[in-house]
Amino acid sequence: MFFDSKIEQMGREEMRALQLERLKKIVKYAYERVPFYKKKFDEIGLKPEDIQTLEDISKIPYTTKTDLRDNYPYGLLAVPMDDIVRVHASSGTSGKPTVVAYTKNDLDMWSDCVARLIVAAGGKKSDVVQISFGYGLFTGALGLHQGWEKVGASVIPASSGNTERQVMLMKDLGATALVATPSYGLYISEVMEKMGIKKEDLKLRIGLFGSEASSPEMHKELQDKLGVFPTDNYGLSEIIGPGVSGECEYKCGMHINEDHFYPEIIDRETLMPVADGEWGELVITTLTKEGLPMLRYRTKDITRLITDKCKCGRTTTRMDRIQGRSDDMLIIRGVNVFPSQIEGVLMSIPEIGGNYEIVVERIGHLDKLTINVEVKEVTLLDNYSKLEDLIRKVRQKLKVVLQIDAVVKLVEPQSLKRFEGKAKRVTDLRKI
Ligand code: DLL
Repeated sequence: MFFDSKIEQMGREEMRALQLERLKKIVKYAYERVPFYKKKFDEIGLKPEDIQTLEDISKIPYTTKTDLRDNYPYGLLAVPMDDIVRVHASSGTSGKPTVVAYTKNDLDMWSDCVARLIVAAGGKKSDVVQISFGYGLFTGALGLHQGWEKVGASVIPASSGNTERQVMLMKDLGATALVATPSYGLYISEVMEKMGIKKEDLKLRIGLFGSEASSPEMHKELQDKLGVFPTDNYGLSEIIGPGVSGECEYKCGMHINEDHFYPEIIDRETLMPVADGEWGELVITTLTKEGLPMLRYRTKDITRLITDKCKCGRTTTRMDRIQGRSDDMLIIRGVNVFPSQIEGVLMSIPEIGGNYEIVVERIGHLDKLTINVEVKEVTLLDNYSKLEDLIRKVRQKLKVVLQIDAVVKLVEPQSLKRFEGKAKRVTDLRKI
């Protein structure tokens, strides 16, 4: 099933021609309407007419989150406020949020893009969908909400939090689809267990998880505990929100809505394009956005592009599961460590759960990595020798993957903090 088969199954040549036509248009549009872009182009003597091929995109300077911050709140808008019909913001870890704004056409395009990924994930008009993302400035809730409405499903805007009530609503209102962060999805399943509600008591069949990274192991757990077919979907506020890309039933990368978002992968250090299929930082150019056009926005997300044919019949380029953010990468004793690598190891050990905390400290001149992780069965904590064996196993596996030693502490089930939105797992005390 396709939401827009003409685009989703378009031939590669035709897609590239469409992208080029749109790229030329958006570059001219941004140059003429946003002083920030004009200044950047003028500084290097670049003119919109210099963009004649898709490869010419590499002549355009990158845009970063700092540029959005420096132009807070509305400095990068290409239209007067009068034409803006919606404002969102991403929370940002320090100080002011990043503000993004949409015209009426942007909202239509956004819901189409989200509708495409919903249908690719198996969503249908007959679904009753519970949106358990926090409603508000966050793009996740309203983004998925309007996409599901476009598909014609019945939408329950439950928002996040009050998890027992979430479970009650899901059961009583007959939700067949759940939208949440993967960590909140798992938390919902724990609360269900506490409430004595089994997956068989619910009608859930699919789960659309996004806004933070999730591993295949996590998806398996979501599948086992909630009885859903889980898929991953990706996006970011600066580009549109959710709707940049999403997995289909074959789960072999997220199909990018390439007619609206032109993807590139660059080397994090040299900032040069990588060879086809290599890992690096995702850079996106919005090809059609009116309110806040973004030229070569550096997402900081690490992925790779997949161009071979997908069994689902979509011809669009896919992006692999996000491996981490370049600014999430920890350098511990000189070794690069991505939290997602640690998660992958933890999730592969059946006795421990997906709830963990990573703490990095500096003791003297040496970095210390501690991982607190919950065991699944509390009884394990009473058996000293079994516990020691398990700790040894976790440390060994971590060492193979990370090349460094970690202190592993096994803690009681349900004892670590839970999150209703994106989980925050890393505490780096060295920066304080
Ligand atoms: O999280 C948009 C979104 C909402 C996507 C709901 C999917 C579902 P921001 O709050 O601006 O927007 O955060 C964007 O979240 O740069 C990634 O680092 C991370 N992220 C988003 N989706 C995924 C994913 C929304 N599927 C930032 N896997 C991005 C891994 C993700 N990381």
